[in-house]
Amino acid sequence: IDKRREVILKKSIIPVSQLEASVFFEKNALSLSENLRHSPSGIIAEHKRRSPSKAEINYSFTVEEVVKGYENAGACGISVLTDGKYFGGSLDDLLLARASVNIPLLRKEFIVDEYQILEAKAHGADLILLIAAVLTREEIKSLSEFAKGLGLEVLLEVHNLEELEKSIMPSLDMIGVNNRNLKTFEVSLDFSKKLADHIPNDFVKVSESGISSIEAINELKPFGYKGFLIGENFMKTDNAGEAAMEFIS
Ligand code: IGP
Repeated sequence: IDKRREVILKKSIIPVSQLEASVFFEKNALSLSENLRHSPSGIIAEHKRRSPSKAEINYSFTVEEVVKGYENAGACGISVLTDGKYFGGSLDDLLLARASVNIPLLRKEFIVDEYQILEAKAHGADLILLIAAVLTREEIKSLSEFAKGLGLEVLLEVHNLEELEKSIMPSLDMIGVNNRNLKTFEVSLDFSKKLADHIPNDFVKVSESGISSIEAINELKPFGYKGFLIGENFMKTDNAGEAAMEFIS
């Protein structure tokens, strides 16, 4: 509800025509799903200053420092939190990230409206996240088709079988299983393991959250996971890029 209010407010400040005038509308998006299909490491590294489950994680570095470190480490893509209220992020972070790296960028946000997808494109994102827990099947369909129409890829996030079954449709590129329950903050890799077989093979499988070791990744790979979204484990260190590098080389 907060997000919907925020969107309505912003729509009246920056009109759609102004977003569509961004140079990024003339550029083709990069493909994270292709990178993940071909990468042995599959690391999607996240820029995350704070979170509702952990409060402050790291405010010591600029976005540029963090994302360049991730790119140098060989990450397949980068997730940039743009939610301000819970994660301390912004669309400026996305724009700064875009100016710094040449690998796929995910706008990490609670998307409920097409306007936020236009914002994502206008600030240089290559893909968006849609969270099944907060959207109906009809919303997932219309938002994902809208994103595809702009050339953006779609990562759909689920946490249980019901969310997965309601969401399967051809306009998605990747399906991510969030190992963290967004309501209770309980984290377990078992969520990824249990759902893996139910994800059709047409979608690249991503495991998200709570991944803090290479062993965890090696445990998940036999279940078909090709992408591993990692935030806190890298951001909590004093060199996020170097921390990521240990997971890649
Ligand atoms: C990263 P972690 O535990 O490595 O920091 O998690 C990412 O998966 C997490 O930030 C996330 C998220 C989300 C944040 C997954 N889905 C939805 C906000 C909204």
